[in-house]
Order: sequence, then C-alpha cells, then structure tokens
Amino acid sequence: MRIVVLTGGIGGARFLVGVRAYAREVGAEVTAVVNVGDDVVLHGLRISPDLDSVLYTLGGGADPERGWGRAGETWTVKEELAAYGAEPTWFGLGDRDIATHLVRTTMLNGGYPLSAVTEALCTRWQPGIRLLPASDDRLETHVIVSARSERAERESPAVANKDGLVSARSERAERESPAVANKDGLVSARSERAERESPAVANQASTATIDGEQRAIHFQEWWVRHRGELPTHRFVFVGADTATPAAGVLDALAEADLVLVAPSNPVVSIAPILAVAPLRDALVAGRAPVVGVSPIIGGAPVRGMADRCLAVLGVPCDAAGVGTLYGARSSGGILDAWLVDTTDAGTEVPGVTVGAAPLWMTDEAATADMVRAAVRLA
Ligand code: GDP
Ligand code: FO1
Ligand code: CA
Repeated sequence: MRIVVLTGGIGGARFLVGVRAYAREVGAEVTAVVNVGDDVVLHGLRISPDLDSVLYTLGGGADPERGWGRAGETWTVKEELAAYGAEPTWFGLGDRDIATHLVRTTMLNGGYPLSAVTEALCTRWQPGIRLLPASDDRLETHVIVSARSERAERESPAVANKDGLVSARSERAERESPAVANKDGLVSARSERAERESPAVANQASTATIDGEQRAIHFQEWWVRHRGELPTHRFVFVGADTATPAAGVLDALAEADLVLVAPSNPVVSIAPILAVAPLRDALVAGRAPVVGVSPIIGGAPVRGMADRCLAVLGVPCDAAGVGTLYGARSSGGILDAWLVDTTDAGTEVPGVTVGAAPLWMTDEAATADMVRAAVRLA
C-alpha cells in the first residue's frame, strides 16, 4: 500500500508520526508532500519551516513545546544579529537550526533542487518516510494587509521606543539588502499582477480600506511579527501560477492507493500545495481515494491561528466549514471523505462521506488510531 500525505508543519508533522506507525504495522510506504509557502530567505539563508518541522519531528530532534525548531536550542547567533541591529529581529533562528539552513542554502546555491536538498537532509534525520517539497520552484505565501494599519504598527510609540535606532536601520536595510529587496521588490510586483489577475482581488477592490491602500507582506511577517492581527484582505501564493510539482510528486500521486490531507492549516499550509495546478489536477484525476482530517475540533483550531486565516476567507471555523472549503471531488473539490472529531459527529459536507473519530493527537498510538479511522473511511 502506498500512502501520500499533503501536509504543513507542526500539525502535519504530528499526524505523520501516526501515519508512520500505521504504515510500519501494515507494511505501507509513505510519501509526505510538504508545503513550501512558508519558506523565506532571511540573513541570506533559505528557511523551510514546514519541511523542517516534519524533518525534526520525525527525526526526533524537534522542540516539543514550541513545535518548530530544534530541541536543546541555543540563541547566540540571534543575540549577535540583534546586537548589530540586523533585521528582522522578530524572527528567531536558533544556533542548531541555522546549521540546517546553511546546508540547505549551500546546496541550493550549488544548483541542487529543494527536493534533492531535502533528501540529503533526510540522510541525517532518517524520518522513516519520503519527504517531498510540494514544488522545487519559488512559491511563497504573501498576505495583503491594509497599508495604513501596517504603517501605524511600525510607527507606534511602543515600537519606536523599543526599536529606536533599529527601525531607522531596518528601513535602510530593507532598501539595500539583496535578500529583502528581492523579497519586497519582486514580490510586490508579482502580487500587483496577482491583484490585477485574480478574480478574488477584483472582489476585494470593492471592500478596499478607507484610504484604499494595501500592501503585501511575507506570511512570516504577518504570522510571527503581527500574530495575524492586522486587517487582512487575502493570501497570495506568489509564484504558484508557474510553479511545477517537485521531482517525484506526480509519480507518488499516480502510484498512491490512498491520499490523506493532514489536519494542517487549510488556508496557509494545504492551500499553497493545491495552488500548484498540475499537482492539484493529478490529485483530483488520481485513482486513490482522498481523505481529509479536520484540524478544527468543536469550532476551534487545536493550536495556531487557523481561525484568523479562515476568517480572512469568510469561512466558518468549524469542521463543516473546512470540509466545504476543500469540497467534494465530485464537484470540483478534492475530498472523497472527511474525518471529523467525535464532538463534531453529524457534520455534513455536500458530496463528501463524513466519519467521526477522536482527533486529538495526544500520542503516537492515538494518532495511529486516527489514521486507521481515515483508512476505514476510504
Ligand atoms: P504549521 O504549518 O506549523 O502551522 O502546522 P500545520 O498547518 O501542519 O498544522 C496546524 C494545524 O494543526 C492547526 O490548525 C491545528 O488546529 C492542527 N492541530 C494541531 N494539533 C492537533 C490535534 O491534536 N488534532 C487535530 N485534529 N488538529 C491539530
Ligand atoms: N515562529 C515564531 O513564532 N517565532 C519565531 O521566531 C520563529 C522562528 C522560526 C525559525 C525557523 C523555523 O523553521 C520556524 C520558525 N517559526 C517561528 C515557526 C514558523 O514561523 C511558523 O510557525 C510556521 O511557518 C507556520 O507553519
Ligand atoms: Ca505552515
């Protein structure tokens, strides 16, 4: 049996621990197709948060409390960067974690695709499953926010006070640093194109902010720096229109006997994967049943900010809302079946078989039971 799992970072990684346990039991092969929309270049380093969460969690090196980054982490480099006023200071790279980013960046600069780099990193971590990035191409999630609110936050006395010299420096850094220039320059150009081209955007124009100004920021800035609290218009998957599935992804989907959609954030972990059109097409056209697992239990995300993300789309934060967002494969969506928590039993999603089982990933055995329930539903 071959199982393909579409996944984001922390929630997806915990789910994969259960999938791996189930697979060992029945002798199945598992391929995880991992979101790259969270990826960012900072301090010249390519960071792939979701791939690393999966790699560290399955390899036994993840910090269990934070859910991201390495266990036993130290922060010397972060402190030294802050002493230079090197932005961004709101994103913390741990010393151990930096080694991963150095290896990844060196290999990417040497011409290896991200899929090959990921395979090389797996040599050390031995995750016990195959890890593939959704795409080897640049695909970044950006967030369109009201420019005024974003500026106000930058200029608020609290920030000025705290950052003082640093804000002045960071603005100059923004103008001058190749990494940042790359990020802002290229990205705003592309998101402007996205604004012109996407129908969602035309819609949004009528609900523009008071001063009508909008600005695209990287997902990490929205998520980590602003905790998703800015007035937000929409998410843009920069590069998705031309991105192709990473080496191995289409073959894995073609050979799959079962596709699972992990209980990951539907808006910023799963949607960027599905935004790679040939990947989505292969999933929809494939012979394997597609079973999704709800990340929402009793009307709330178990952790993280899926509620904020769903609100931006106007989707109710409950198991039915997310199931309906994915939609039935029979009517243009991706799902054949949808597994919800027992507290959400009775959930209905048009055209989709809905099943209920306990969905709290408290430990490996409980998570493997979830996977068993998903397989039964398929
Ligand atoms: P991220 O990329 O690091 O944000 O992680 P994911 O997108 O893979 O997963 C985040 C989602 O995992 C959140 O929406 C949570 O609600 C969900 N999640 C976390 N723990 C659990 C759990 O125990 N059960 C279920 N059903 N969902 C969970
Ligand atoms: N999340 C934070 O809340 N603060 C951080 O400083 C931070 C640093 C970081 C570094 C490497 C990495 O792989 C992940 C990191 N994360 C951090 C988590 C990350 O921002 C997000 O949780 C995900 O991208 C959402 O999936
Ligand atoms: Ca993610």
